[in-house]
Amino acid sequence: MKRKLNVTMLKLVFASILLIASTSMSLYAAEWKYAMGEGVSDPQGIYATAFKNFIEENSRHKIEIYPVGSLGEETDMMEQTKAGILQFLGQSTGYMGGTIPEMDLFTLPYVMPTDTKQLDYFFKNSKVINEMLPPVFNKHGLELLSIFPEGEMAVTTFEPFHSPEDLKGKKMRVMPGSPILVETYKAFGASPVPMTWGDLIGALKTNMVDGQENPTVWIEAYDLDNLTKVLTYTGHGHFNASASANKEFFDGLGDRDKKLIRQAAAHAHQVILKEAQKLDAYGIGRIVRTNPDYKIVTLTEKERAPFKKAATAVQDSFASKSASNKAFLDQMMADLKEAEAQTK
Ligand code: 6CS
Repeated sequence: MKRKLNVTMLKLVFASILLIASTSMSLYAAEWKYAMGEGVSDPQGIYATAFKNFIEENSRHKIEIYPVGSLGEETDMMEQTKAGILQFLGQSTGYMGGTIPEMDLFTLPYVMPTDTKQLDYFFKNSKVINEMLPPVFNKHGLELLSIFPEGEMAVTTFEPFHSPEDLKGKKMRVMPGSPILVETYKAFGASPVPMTWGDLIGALKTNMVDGQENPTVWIEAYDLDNLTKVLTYTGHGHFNASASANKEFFDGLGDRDKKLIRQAAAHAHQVILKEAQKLDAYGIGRIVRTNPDYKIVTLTEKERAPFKKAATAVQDSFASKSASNKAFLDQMMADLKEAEAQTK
């Protein structure tokens, strides 16, 4: 009788431990750090806020968002994330090609479309993003969550330009983490100057650089139109951003939290893609309204031809750097062709 009582007691104690363990995991509350290369009201902030809200509405976890500048420059953030100081990273693709060479795919000239419907389809269905990039991010200690568009690249300068000859000797600022951006502006006839965002405003004010490129929503938000004289649409590029997690942190989570993070990323991806349909129109619309004398130039197809010709050498250079780069570029072209066909 006594022995039976002990076995029953043991079963009760074991069941209670299991119950507490399972309950405590759902009650487990962590504070995760999410740093990004933009402010809360910018596209990366829209994504991060949607991600944060989903996590906090569906768990007891908290997300602390660190906008650009609060933990240093955008260039520091990837190392902080890989070191596990940050759990999540929002980073512009133009800062990543130097560390993850395949990411320079997104800065190649005259590859990304400017049509928002094609971009929407591409960023939802691309094999490059959904199948090929995740294992590459893993090799770099990161878990890829999302890549999304922020708007067509527009070039702002002090003087108009209509050809590579007009850009000869012009010091053009490019984001600091992309060998392809340097090659692109060299091919366009200019003298590229890799520079972090934090140094750009001062460099424009002191004529250390003669121009820069960014999407119009960013140009307007940070007053770059009042620091230059002309905005030129060349059609050569698109600004994109990524969201990722520290791989060791992600791998160490239980299935419930891994699923939660994937769902939060999918939700935030939908939110920013919907917003991205409007960003270009919003950006240029505000520039025209608030700065009516600012000169806006759209290069003609004829004027774009020499830039496009120069761009093919940059695309070939990217593909020649490694078999992986070539495979990525081939798949990117196939994905973009599919996006064009599906959105006719
Ligand atoms: O030009 C840059 O460096 C900045 N531009 C944008 C659109 N986002 C953040 C990035 O640091």
